Amino acid sequence: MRLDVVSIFPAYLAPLDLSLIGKARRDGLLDVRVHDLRDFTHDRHRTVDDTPYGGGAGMVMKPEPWAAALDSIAGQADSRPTLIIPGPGGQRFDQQMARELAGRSHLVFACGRYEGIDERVYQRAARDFDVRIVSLGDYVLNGGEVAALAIIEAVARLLPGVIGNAASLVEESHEDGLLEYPVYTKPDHWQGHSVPEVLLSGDHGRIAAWRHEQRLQRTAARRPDLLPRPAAASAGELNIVV
Ligand code: 6GU
Repeated sequence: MRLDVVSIFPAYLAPLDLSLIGKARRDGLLDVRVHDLRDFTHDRHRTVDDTPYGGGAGMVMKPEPWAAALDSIAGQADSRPTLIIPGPGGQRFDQQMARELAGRSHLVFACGRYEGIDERVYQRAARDFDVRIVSLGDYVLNGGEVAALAIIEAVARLLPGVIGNAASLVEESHEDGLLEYPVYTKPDHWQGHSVPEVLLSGDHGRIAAWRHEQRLQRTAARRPDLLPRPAAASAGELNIVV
């Protein structure tokens, strides 16, 4: 998979050299290129922002450097790449989107800063890219870089060969709609806390049943929104007395 990331802070993307992503790059599974948006400016101050038309707080990213950067990347692309523009106003990123993006051969990340990128860049980019505006959640970051790192990590680990033990991808939170069961390792007694007896029993049937029950309980406690809606709640909305 080819990944291009455009940012005014290329150093923010340094973690892409580390750990599994770094190894995947060295193994040739990922071709990652980080670009400095300022390299696509032509003025002495390498200006990337200006004041917003219509007034208001903050600065807006100018369209010209973005067009030059995206043209340069599109010119090198074998097929139509997916352009991901991280931003709090985007579609919510989740495991399903990660799987979908993992099926693409070329992802490009346009990391905006300030109050955002001139809207015409989005219109113009649709000519050469499948454009997706993607948000990590309902809170505000200072720019798209941290979001790009999160999306890249979630996507790259789904690619064949990036994670050594492919089985560890299967029993994961969000792969089947439930959170993960709790895990323990040695020692079996530690600071007054014990490993649940069932895990020491060697009874694989009981262990599987216990783990499934733990997943249900955890999901109900921490993320009830992930569970199918109980019949009584739906009936209540229909004014059915149960
Ligand atoms: Cl993707 N970008 C920014 N700037 N803020 C965010 C976000 C993305 N997701 C949540 N907040």
